[in-house]
Amino acid sequence: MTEAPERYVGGGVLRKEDPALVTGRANWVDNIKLTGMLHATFLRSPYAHARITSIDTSAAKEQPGVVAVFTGEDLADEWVADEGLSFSAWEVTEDQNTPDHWPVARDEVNYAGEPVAVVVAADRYKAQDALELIEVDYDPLEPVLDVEKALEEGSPLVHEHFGTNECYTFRLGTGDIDDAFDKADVVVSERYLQQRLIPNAIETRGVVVQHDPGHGEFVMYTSTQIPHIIRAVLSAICGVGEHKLRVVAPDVGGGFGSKLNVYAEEAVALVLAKRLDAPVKWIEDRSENYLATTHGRGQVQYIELAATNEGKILGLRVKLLGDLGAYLQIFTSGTPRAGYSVFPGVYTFDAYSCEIIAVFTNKTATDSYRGAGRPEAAYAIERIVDALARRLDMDPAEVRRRNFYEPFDEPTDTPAGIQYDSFNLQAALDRVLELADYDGLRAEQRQRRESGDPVQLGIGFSTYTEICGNAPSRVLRDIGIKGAGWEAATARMLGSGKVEIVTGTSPHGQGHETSWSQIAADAFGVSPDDVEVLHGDTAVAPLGWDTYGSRSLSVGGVAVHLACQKAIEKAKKIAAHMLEAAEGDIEFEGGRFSVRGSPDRNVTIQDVASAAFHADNLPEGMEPALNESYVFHPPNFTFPFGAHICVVEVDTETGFVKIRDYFAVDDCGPVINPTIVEGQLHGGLAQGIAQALYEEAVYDEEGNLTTGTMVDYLIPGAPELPNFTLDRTVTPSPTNPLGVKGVGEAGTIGSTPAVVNAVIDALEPLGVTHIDMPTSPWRVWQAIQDAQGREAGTRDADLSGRPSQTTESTGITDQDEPTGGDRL
Ligand code: MCN
Repeated sequence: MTEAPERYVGGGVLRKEDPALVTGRANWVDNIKLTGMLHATFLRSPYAHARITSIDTSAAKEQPGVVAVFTGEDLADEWVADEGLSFSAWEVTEDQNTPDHWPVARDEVNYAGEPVAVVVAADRYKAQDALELIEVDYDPLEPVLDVEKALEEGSPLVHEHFGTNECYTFRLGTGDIDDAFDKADVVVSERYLQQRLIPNAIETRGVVVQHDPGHGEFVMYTSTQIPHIIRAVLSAICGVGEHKLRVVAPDVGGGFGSKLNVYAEEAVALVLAKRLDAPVKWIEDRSENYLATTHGRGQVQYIELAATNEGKILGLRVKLLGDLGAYLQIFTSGTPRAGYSVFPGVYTFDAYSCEIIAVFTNKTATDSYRGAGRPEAAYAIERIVDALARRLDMDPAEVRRRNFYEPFDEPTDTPAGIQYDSFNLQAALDRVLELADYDGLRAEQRQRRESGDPVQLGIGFSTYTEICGNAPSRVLRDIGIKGAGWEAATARMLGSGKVEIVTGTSPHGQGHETSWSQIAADAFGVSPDDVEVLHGDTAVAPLGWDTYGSRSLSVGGVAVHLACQKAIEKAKKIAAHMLEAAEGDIEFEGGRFSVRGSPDRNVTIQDVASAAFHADNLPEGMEPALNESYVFHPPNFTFPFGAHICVVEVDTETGFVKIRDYFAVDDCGPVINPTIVEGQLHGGLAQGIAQALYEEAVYDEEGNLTTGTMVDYLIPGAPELPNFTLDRTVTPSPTNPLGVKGVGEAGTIGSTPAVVNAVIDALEPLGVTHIDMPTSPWRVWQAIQDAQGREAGTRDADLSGRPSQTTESTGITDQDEPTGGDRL
């Protein structure tokens, strides 16, 4: 047995997962090769919107090596829901429009990339070649591409029979919003665009399904975040008993929300394996990943803030148009809705109203993408709070501070009608100001402005919160989510003293094997090397709700902790029996039970486990084995928070933006593994920065994705990113016994507004108050030209003086009017 130090939780234990990953020994879906395995490829629509008038598969079927070719009609009988099929798990309103979503299109295609036929062949190349021999006649229809135009009278319709492109309109609010705006000294109105983003996990999607006809069972290996949810959904859709479907997520090369879904290709692979009675494999290529894996973001946000001259926020109005794409994937409809609760951010005020209109377009479905609704909300509130500061000529840190909640550690009501768990924004802001040497930065900025330096310094803030944990289930039900918020764990010490932890979470890069081992190691007083974490297989971990929403630690990790405590409680009883002492006199420390006051009378946890396993000396009536399970169901979500400062240098002659420094102070409660938390923040910050500066899914006017390769879609690499300076404050959550909050999405949520605020801050003397994301050199340069043109008649726009601002808005139109749309 490896010698155990006192505690592992809180220590930077190296990730157990990494040796296999960095030495090419991971077990990806594409590594799976089964005897007699067939390969599927999908023919995808080249049109964004068209009727299918005929499909001729005869030539493809005759190709050597081709086993079968199926159209949507050929497979129609396979789906249990003969009146319509949908993968959606969030009914935001009772009258929400939910379109049929056949895994292979039947009579109409609604986005470029939608599957129209599937070829199954002896190998992938033969299947791919045969795709070209399928003849499809399309009758093209006008595509719906813009959410605002989609709502206009006379717009073409994505789903004709709904008579509208609206999926739903959701309205909610608290307080007297009109009164707040009437009383306000200032009203700031903005319009922000959340461009569509394309998730790029290192491993694309892929699935292998094996059929065991003798037992009527199926094993599905799939690159997913959600094996349990897939089992539940696909068993219902494909008519396979849930108990006859085993879903395995082997090593999964990232997901970032895009593998929090049940996809058509998975459903098709399952029914093909059944029909053809052979293992079937499908591996997504990178082009398919761009077209057929869900996208993220895609919103038009109108936002208005009412405030006093002292910078106190009185009310917030939000109107949001969400671009859903053509179909409802699992959280497509819910993603815009998910932002509702955190638009008010870390600021306390009384009146809030929010209207969300979810709109169908002829594009790939949007869905969860790292943050899912919360980065969009954080961006909007953090941008407009900066706009308010400019309007009042106040320091952006000061405006924030005036609106923070007083620190609290018990559930506290918010304008969105939910309860935050615990906050201390003041401490996080103080720390980040100190880390960044804020006064020094402002001095440097003044100096650059006064000297007319063409490279200006920008300092951008973001003080954010977000929702993690997705619980309790009652709340999920009340807001229309078909799901639950608990998580299960089993802790068992084998007869040899080694520990097995079974978890319902399904990690795909987050390091649960390491973190859960640390929790178990501390509980049992063993080394993490003596702990094995079993996950991602519904046969091994039959109960679970998987990994997303930065829920795993605060729900699943806590379940592990509680299962371990339960095992220790039982072990204590056995130890008392073995030591012939009263249970109340037994102490447990460092893996050893001893009798209080007589430390020499002791047994190790391994001795106890052996006794429990052999069951030859147990208290009367006790169940053998140390094998305890716990299902943890938290009473509330957790709300991590933080304060970020981004420092940029903007070349006013070229529009080039360089992030010089990035300071982030995040609070996710006590930390299990600081190295993992840092890694999560680094990745998250990179993704948030990517949205601010680089990435954007662009469609042409016919609905073709023109950024369909890694050459066209700009993903930043290490050279584009700064060194991050990170620190933490620790404010425990009262929702769970470890006090932990999530961290997996925090970096993404906090960073995007900090970066854009920094760019705008740099250009403020030039009169630039808004640039759409990504703030590419071209957009920055153009904004400077526009602002200078605008200012030319009214004042000298130079780098040395503050603009004589009388208005604050998007920087393009008049003050209180948002660009491109009406007041709310
Ligand atoms: N952690 C910790 N102490 C805390 C909080 C977290 O030590 N106070 C550790 C946890 O133990 C865990 C990790 O940080 O090892 C992340 O935990 P958590 O915040 O609970 O998030 P989840 O494990 O639920 O991960 C989901 C989250 C999401 S929603 C996205 S999107 C995302 C992310 O994780 N996708 C990722 N991080 C990713 N990282 C990788 N490599 N790949 C992805 O696809």
